[in-house]
Amino acid sequence: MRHLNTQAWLTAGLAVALVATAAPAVAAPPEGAASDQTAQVQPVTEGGTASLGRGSAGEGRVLAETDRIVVTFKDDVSQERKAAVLATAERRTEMEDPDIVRTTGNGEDVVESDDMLSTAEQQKVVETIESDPAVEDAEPDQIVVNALAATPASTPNDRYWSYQWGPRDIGIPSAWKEATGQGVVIGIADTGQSDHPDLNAKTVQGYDFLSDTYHSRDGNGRDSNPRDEGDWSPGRPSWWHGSHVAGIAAASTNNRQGVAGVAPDARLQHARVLGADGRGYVSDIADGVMWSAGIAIPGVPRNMTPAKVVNLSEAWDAGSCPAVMQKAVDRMHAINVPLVVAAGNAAKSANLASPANCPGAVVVGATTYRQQLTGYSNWGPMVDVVAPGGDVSSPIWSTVNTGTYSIGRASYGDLTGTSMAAPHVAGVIALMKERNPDLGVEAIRSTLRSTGSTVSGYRKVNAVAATRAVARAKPTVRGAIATYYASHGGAAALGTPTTHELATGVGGVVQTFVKNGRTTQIWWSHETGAHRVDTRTGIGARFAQLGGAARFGLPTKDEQPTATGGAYQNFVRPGASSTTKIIWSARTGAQPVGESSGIGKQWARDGFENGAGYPTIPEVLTATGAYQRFRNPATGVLTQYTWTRATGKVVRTTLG
Ligand SMILES: [Ca+2]
Ligand SMILES: [Ca+2]
Ligand SMILES: [Ca+2]
Repeated sequence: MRHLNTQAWLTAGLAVALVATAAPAVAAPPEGAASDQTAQVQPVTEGGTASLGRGSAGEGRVLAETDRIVVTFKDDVSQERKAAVLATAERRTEMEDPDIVRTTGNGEDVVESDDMLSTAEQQKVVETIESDPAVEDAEPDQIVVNALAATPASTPNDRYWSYQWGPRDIGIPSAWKEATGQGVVIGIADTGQSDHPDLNAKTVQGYDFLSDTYHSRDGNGRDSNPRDEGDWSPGRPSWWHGSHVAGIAAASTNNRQGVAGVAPDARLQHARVLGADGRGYVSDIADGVMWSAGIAIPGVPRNMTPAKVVNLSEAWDAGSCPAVMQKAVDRMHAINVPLVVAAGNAAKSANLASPANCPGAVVVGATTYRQQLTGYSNWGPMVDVVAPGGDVSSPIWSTVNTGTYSIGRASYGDLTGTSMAAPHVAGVIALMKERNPDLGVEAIRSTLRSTGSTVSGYRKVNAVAATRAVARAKPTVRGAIATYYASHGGAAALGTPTTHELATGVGGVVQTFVKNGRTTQIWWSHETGAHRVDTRTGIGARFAQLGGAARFGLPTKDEQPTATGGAYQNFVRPGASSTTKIIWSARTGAQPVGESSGIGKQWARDGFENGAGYPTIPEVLTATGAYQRFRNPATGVLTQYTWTRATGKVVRTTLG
C-alpha cells in the first residue's frame, strides 16, 4: 500500500483494501532468470492445454509412512504362533492392534497396524518380527502414489519458473515429494476469478459475495458468478489481485505454461469479496470466508467443495478486529479451517490492521529475495510467519489479465506485498492438509513456526520441513459414509479406506475402499444420501470411464438387479435435475441413458429394458439431434430412437 493513497479508499472500517503493490511495468527479473528475459517481461499467453499438476513425466513416489508389513513366516507356523509374533510386535513397537489382513499370491502374510508407521517405526517393527525364529523375513509394505503420472520432484517445466524465486525460497518443489495438495481446495477470498489457461482447470465453483452494485461492477448484488470485473480505481489500472494470489497458491503446474503453484494438485475456489477500487464490506468478507470453509450462509447456495484453508490477502486500518470478522475466524477455527491473512503493507504494527489483528487468523508478513523482512511489511508479535512477498528488485510473478479498465486477455505479471506472501503459506498448508485433512489451526500455526527458518527475527515458512512434520493420518470413516459402511459389512465386506473423504467437485464427498484388490467407492451428498459404486462391475467401470461424477453426478441408489438378468444404477448431479441411468446386461455391457432426455423419456414410456431393451451405445449427438440404439435381450431386436432437435420428436425405428 505504500505507493498508494490508501487512506482515501477506507470508509470508517466499512471498506477494505488490497495489500499488493504494483511493481514497475518492466521489472528486473529475479536472479537466476533465463537469458531470454525480454520475452518474459511481457509474457504472452499460449493457447496450450491447461492441466492438473501431475504431468506425464516422472515416476510415482513412495510414501514414507505405511500401516502394513509383509511377513514371511516359516513353513508350518500355526495361526496361534503367528498371533503370538504379532502380539510381541505390538508390545515392543509402535504397531497398534496388528492383524493379518490377507495373504499374498506368494504366501506372505500382510499385517496391518491401526496406525501409520514412520520409517523409523517400520524399521523397529521389521527388526522385532524378524528376531522371532518363526519368521523367515519381513519388510514394510510401501504405498506407491501416482505411479502412472506423478509430479516430478525436480524442476517443473512451467515457462516462468525461473522467475519464481518465492516457491523456491520456501523449499518448493522438494516439498512435493511429501505432498502436492491432492484432495485439498484452497479458498481465495479476493477480487474473484478470471478466465486463465493456467487457472481454469484448477478452479471449482465459487461465489460472488459483493452485495452492492457500486463495488460489484456486474450490475447486481450477490450472485453465483465470482468473475473479477476489474479492481481498478480512477488512476490505477486493475491488478487482477485475486487471480495473482490464486496462481501463487496453486496455478496449473508442470504444464509447460506460465507459472507453477506452491500446491500443484490443490484446487482453487474464489469467494469474490472485493471489487471496485479493491474495496468491499467487512460483512461480505466475513460471509465469503465462512462460505469458503463450508459454513452455511443464508441466501447463498451451499458450498459443494469446501476449502480446507482460506486465503484472505487483505488488510485495512483498524485498532481492533471487527466483531463480524472475529466471529468468522472463530467459526472457521472450530472446524479446523485456517484463515491465512496478509499482515498488511503499512510498515507498522500488524496489531493496527485487520484482519491481522483478529486472534486465530494465521498472519503472514513479507520477505525479500535477500532474506529480510520487506520495508513495507507490517510487523510485531501478531505476525505468525513470514514468506516471500518481494520488492521492486524481486517481485512475485503470477497469473493476471492484460485488461486495465475492462477485462482483457490472460497474462502473467508481477506484484509485491504481504498479499503475495499469504498464498505461499496457504499453499504450504494445503500440502499439510493432504497428509492430515483434520489438522487443527493451532497445530498448523505451531508447525509452521517450529519448522521455519529465522529471517529478521521472524519464522519464515519451510515447506519441506512443515509438510514432513505432519504425520500422515490414516483415513477414517465417519458420518453418513460410516453408517453405510457399517450396515454393509464394514471392513470384512468392503475392506479398509484407502483415501480420506474427498470432495467430488460437484457436491458431496467420496471415499474409496479396497479389499483383496476390489475397489468400492461410497459417495454421499445431502441430496443423494450414501451409496456405493463398485468399480469391479460393469456399471462402476463405465461410470468412471465416461467421466464419473463430473459427468453423471452421484449415485442415488445402490446397483439394482433388473428382471431380465441385468443391473442398473441411477446418478444425479446434486442441485441439478438431469438424471442418468447406467444399465448393464451381459450382451450390451453398461451404457448410460439420459433419463431427462427425449430419448430416455420415450424409452421409459416404452417399458424401459423390457420394451426396447438395453442400450448398446451411449446417446450419439448428430447435427440435427441425437440417436441411441437398444437391444431387447429376449427377442434380439435392435431398435433405434432418433431425436430431432427442430421438432423435439423422438422416432422409433427397428433395425433388425
Ligand atoms: Ca453480482
Ligand atoms: Ca458476479
Ligand atoms: Ca503453469
